[in-house]
Amino acid sequence: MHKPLISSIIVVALFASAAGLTASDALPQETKQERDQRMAWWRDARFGMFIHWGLYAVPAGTWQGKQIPSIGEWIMNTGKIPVADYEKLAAQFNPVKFNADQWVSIAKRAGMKYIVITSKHHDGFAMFHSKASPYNIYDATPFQRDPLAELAAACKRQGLRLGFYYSQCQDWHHPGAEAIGEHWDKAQDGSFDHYLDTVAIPQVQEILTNYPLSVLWWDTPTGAMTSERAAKLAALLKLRPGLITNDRLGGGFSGDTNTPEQFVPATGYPGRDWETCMTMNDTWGFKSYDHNWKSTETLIRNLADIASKGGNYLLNVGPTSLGEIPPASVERLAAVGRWMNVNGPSIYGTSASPFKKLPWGRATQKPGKLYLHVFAWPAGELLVPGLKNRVTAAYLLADVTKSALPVRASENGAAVKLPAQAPDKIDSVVVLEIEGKADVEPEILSQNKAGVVELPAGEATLHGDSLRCQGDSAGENIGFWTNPKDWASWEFKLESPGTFDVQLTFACEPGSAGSEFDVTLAQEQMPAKGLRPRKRMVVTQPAQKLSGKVESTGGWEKFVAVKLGTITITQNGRHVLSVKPTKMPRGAVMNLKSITLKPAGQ
Ligand code: H79
Repeated sequence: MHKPLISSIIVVALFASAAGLTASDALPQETKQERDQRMAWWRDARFGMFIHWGLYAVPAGTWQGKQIPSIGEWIMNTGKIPVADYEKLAAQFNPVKFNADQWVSIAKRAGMKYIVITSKHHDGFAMFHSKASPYNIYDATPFQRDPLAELAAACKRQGLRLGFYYSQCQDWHHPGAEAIGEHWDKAQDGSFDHYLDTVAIPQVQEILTNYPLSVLWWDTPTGAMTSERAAKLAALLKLRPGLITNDRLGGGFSGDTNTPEQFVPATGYPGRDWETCMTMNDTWGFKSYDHNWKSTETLIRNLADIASKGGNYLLNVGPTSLGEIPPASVERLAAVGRWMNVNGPSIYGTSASPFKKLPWGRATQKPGKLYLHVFAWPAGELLVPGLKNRVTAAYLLADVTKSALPVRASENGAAVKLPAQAPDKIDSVVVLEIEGKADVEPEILSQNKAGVVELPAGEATLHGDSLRCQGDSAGENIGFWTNPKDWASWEFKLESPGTFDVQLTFACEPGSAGSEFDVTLAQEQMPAKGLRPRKRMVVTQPAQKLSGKVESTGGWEKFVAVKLGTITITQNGRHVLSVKPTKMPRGAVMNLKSITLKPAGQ
């Protein structure tokens, strides 16, 4: 429902990929084994450096004395700068402090295994020596060097993989290409196919031929990137066997990787390779006055969070027009590197956590090993909820002697005795060596000490294609509820049955109010032990129902708690509560944050 504009392009890319074509459709067919081999280094790497570097580093967020809002590399578009004026930046671009080996060392010392750099961003300026367009750093600037060739050589020397970002669809310089929003200068008008054939295709050919690329990173396809046009670009990928591409080519090509931008998807993308790209402040391209740096704590915890969901972290730096990575970035990357030096084994080559949620942090795993990333160090014991495997050893990853930490089986999983002091304030890693494949009993929602059952959005099972859980764990709610056939349900366990007040916490803007819904409760009949059908048999005995009408709360983010009614549950055991719309007169149901069952009369 409430959808920040920034996500719209990514959403388009995701819908496009639903068409089912993949970039490898244009390549010789590949077996699963071949694909796993091709992806192996990338899956092991888990951490890479994104570099946004181009002419936009010269104005660095300011044009004609005015600070231009939003992301720095968009300044030409946001500031509606005429092509002829922006072009003049090339004469001022002389990054004499650029040192490819230094950049690669900064990445390497941070623990990053690959670099993806902008070879041409939306401003159309090529950062490599291109024969296809003179608008490039070698031909159009006093620098007269090819920094991407230098970077490729440095990566080779230092053992990092290299990828190029290439803006294939938006190009605000070459006539005929796309501009999100609309063209603001007649010089941009022309034929898209002419742009594609004379600029994008030849340049992609150049970069795939002349540079030892491991990754090609497309961006921001618009409707102009039809499947026929995208297929022409996809056909070039065979120039570089083993190449990995992302899901942003357009035209229905899903590529190899999903690319959530500036967020960590709640559950990752099971069955897909994926990579969160993220800025370290609020811009990709350098802005002189953006000092809103993420803390080292945030960066390290993001890395652990992403690895725990099976993804890679592509963390951005925006070098200056002189060719220097801002000191604030260098310092933070060095700090992440110090953590990675100790804790790298808990990140590289790991796969997603077997736990749905952990109250104190995250987990990653390798065959026979669980890495527990403890963000909130508990006093005494660390409870590992639901772990069924036998634990054969437990120790701190920071402890080179691997002194054994005592482990006991607790009522609900394993309990590890911890030293009083956390070895790392940000993320201390406890290693559990286990027998067999990690096996975790899924936790089921249950009553707290006061007998209250809390059913939060993040724990709901969502039925349907439109509704989804949005927001972070602090403010998650079920939104995008625009199809009245969609519904949500929660499974929970009761130990103290009785009469409960049912309370709903929701938000709805005035223009969409008036939907009606039913809340039903049913007891679950557990299948006989040993049988594990996909769906449990649900016996509605006696089914209980409450109905409600969604009133306006004043906005999609103004949450209000209302009591819907009371219900009596006579039996303990497993129950399912469902929320199903019955009427949706004005386009949307509600944003639903949680449902609470409170023992009545308390
Ligand atoms: O290269 C980085 C961004 O420049 C690019 N992708 C990452 C990796 C990107 N392009 N578009 N977007 C990200 C999101 C679109 C944002 C927009 Fe806007 C919202 C375009 C117009 C409105 C941001 C806000 C840019 C101008 C105003």
